[in-house]
Amino acid sequence: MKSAVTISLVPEARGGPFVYWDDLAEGCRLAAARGFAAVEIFPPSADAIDAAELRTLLDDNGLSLAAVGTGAGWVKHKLTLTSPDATVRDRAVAFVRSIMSLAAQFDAPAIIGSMQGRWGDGVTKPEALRYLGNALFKLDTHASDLGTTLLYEPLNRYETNLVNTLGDAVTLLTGMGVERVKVLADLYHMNIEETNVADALRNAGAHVGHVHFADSNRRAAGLGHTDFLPIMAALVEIGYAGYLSAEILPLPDSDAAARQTMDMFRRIVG
Ligand code: LER
Ligand code: MN
Repeated sequence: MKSAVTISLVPEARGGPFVYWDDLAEGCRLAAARGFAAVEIFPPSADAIDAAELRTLLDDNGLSLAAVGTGAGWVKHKLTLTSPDATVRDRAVAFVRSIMSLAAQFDAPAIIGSMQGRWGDGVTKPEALRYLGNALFKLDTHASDLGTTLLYEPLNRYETNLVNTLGDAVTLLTGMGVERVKVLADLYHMNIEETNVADALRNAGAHVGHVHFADSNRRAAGLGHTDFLPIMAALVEIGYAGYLSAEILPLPDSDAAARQTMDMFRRIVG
């Protein structure tokens, strides 16, 4: 398993669970200085990132790109894949596609989290799930064209009413027959929604494509009450070799959160 840390470049996401903020170059420098193998970036849009500059920053700091989030599609542009408005849904798919194309240049997947939206306000649950399915189907084709994967993230009940558990996400994806969409296991959301986090990971098995490494309170691992040992045992058991990416609140500050994450990572992964 490999370590990663988040960098947000989206002012509208302020207060959110990201370790480094606003400055990509400084975020990369600090991530490398603290020993992370990779960064996970949350850009305002794909064209806000200069791919050549990102390549230089990653190379100069010996970092990989773990993943690129699409959350700005919702928090900044108010796009969701399940909007009642077909134009908004189409723009949401185009937004995710553009992030996938950017990320694929760095062999990284894009993440669909908050862009999945929710049902209600003019959309029934079956309609929303149909819209989501249609979008994932189109995006699966785009992933195949790019030779990449896409990450779909179940969120806790306060952030979506569509899919809250790993098991429901796997049921959705396998029912649709998509081949390039994997599940993102965010340990913070799972702490709220799963009956047993380790069992949920074990049951999701090879569908797990990425892990957001957070404690129960969304602070750095070790600063909440999550027991990471059974979780790590489950990840080892399913042969997970991807990232443990710190999508956490920068508390008490970014540097302390980053250091705590790496301490815990080294303790439990080696
Ligand atoms: C995105 O990865 C996520 O976990 C959501 O809670 C957005 O903050
Ligand atoms: Mn997450």
